[in-house]
Amino acid sequence: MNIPGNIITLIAGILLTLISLWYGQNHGLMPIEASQGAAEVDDLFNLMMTIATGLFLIVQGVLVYSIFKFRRQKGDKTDGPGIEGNVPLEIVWTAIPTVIVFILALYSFEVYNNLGGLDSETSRDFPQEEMQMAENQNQGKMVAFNPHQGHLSLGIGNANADIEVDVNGIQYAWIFTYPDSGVVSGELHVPINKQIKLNMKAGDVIHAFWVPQLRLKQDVLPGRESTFAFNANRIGDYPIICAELCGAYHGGMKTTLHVESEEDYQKWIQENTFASAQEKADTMAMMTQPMTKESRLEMHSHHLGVNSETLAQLHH
Ligand SMILES: [Cu+2]
Repeated sequence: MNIPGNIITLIAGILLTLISLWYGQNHGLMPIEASQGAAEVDDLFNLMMTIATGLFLIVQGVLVYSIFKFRRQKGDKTDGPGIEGNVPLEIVWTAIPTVIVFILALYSFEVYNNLGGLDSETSRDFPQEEMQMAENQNQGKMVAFNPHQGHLSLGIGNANADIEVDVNGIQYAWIFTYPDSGVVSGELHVPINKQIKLNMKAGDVIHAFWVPQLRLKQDVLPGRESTFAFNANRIGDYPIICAELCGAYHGGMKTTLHVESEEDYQKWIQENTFASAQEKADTMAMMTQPMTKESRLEMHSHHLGVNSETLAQLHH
């Protein structure tokens, strides 16, 4: 049977397209989507996965095919043909990736914009005196702290939040303060289908607030506020991870985002409002006290599964 080469190429092309399209939707690499906006990020990722699968199959397919097809025959001692290049081919394989990269760049810019990445809105009005003080102190110098400059915000619906939570990132914990009720917590609780906005600051070094299931990640910086807005649409517990190497115990800087029903959220707020006054005082004392290496380690020892005696032995 003799099938013409271009028919085989056509069939291979159709098969390759179908496999790429199928795998682009069924790779199963992403965690569940728990926010509005997560689907948009996944659409972009799926498109990239589709293109990557196609390219992988073309490159590897040609490679494997060539290994068998052009294998040296027994007893063949001749040289291969002297090929010097192929200008049309080189133009084509430069042009196609260029177009792909441009499409992906525009598309990802669009997604980033939709997620609020370009919102220039400053989240909070700093008191006039504070602004003036910063200005006076920094006259003629590089301004290190200016809340109205270079504000970082990410998340849909930054401007109209139902609930705002202050976030403080410190080595190696996240502290959440609910300004309305005064609750201070090491875990983040939010009600489902509500516009949440986090006003984030770091107490020491740069951290990054990342919740994979929300498909959002934002830097948390000392001396500059950044925001993180989301609307969680799926009840569940999701990991909050520090995504910026911030020190020796960076890997332990994790906590949990609890997305709850409105009732459960209100119940949690009520339970914690009572206890929070004392806790807040303790936390503030802990944070303002200069920490020794030992006390800092001890604070996290229960996460690491070691007690203070073990730590003392390890640390001279
Ligand atoms: Cu960190």
